[in-house]
Amino acid sequence: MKIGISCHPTHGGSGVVATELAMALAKRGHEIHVVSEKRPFRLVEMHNVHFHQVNVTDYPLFKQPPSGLCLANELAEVADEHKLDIIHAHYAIPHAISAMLARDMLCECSSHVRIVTTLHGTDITLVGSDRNFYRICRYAMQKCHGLTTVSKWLAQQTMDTFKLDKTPHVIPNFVDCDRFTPKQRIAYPEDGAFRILHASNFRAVKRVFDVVRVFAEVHKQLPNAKLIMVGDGPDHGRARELAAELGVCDSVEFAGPQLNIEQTYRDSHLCLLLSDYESFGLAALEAMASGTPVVVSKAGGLVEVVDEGQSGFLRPVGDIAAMAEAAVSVLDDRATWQHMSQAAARHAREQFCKDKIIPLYEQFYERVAFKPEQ
Ligand code: GMT
Repeated sequence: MKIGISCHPTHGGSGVVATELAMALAKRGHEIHVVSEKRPFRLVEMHNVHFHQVNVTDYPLFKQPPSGLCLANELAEVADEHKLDIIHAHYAIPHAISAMLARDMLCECSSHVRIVTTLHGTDITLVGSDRNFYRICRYAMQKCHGLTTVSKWLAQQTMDTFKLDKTPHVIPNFVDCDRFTPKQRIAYPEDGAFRILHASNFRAVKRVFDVVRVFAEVHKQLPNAKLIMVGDGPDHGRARELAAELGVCDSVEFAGPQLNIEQTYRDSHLCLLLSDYESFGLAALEAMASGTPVVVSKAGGLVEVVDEGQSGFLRPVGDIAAMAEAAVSVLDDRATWQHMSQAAARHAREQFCKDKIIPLYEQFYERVAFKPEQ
């Protein structure tokens, strides 16, 4: 098929999922056109993948450049020129809305184009429940030809918030198990020099202060342990201050965004994702695939990703003591850690490997492609 993919180019999970999907579909023989404001950072040059940059014109008259309109314009041009079958928008706002506008502008010969929207979370949990976006978000979800979410939890949240006519189809996120693999990962450290990882965009929802607090508790029992904070964002500065206040700043490294995140996961013994909620929690999945056990919040879609007591531990949001205890219990015993490391990699491969999930998208596209207009 000929598929256009529209996504955010940033380090966030939705852009990563869209990019990984684009590359996996291309390897399976589809012609892929990625349309975004910048080249998504994980998108490598490869056969069957074409990147189209959206140029956003910034006239002095505009207070904010109308990026959604420029995206619609570019999507229409790409769809007509390359005879796309599907436009797959990652996020209802603005991508699905821009895709709909694009579709209305297409030539007669492109009238078969169908729009698939994948919800990643923030569109529902924040944007959609803001009255300023509510109607347009609901419109995008009702009117597109196919709607998916990345977890059952998000599908339920969507229905609770928007009361759609039809429940979204759930296609979980996936991981490339050839790249995110325990092969050549670091071993259990006999000297207790554990490397604990947190990777995120340091938004409030990620509760990075809890990450620092949990680490400070762990450090009392495992004084050679180190915390590596990967990424950047609004709570970075305060997290640094907190590490100093808690007396662990020498054991916390703020590593900034990492391009080779695969290796970073393999170089860690434990990954912490202690968010208020995650619609899925891709960082936890990528860690697990790399043989790194996880301690995560018992919230949102994380419950569908982590199997309690096997590949990691789920603990109530904000329960620092319980999270620290779980972290120490994984790290403090070599046999437990090894067992969990292997179980994490196996669980990720068996449940979420891209070879299992990509065909679900292909089947969904097929269904949508032959769906008559409503
Ligand atoms: O978590 C973020 O801040 C980034 C966000 C995004 O929109 O890129 O991630 C969301 O989508 C990811 C991919 O589907 C999910 O793995 C994340 O759980 C989800 N984030 C939240 O729900 C907070």
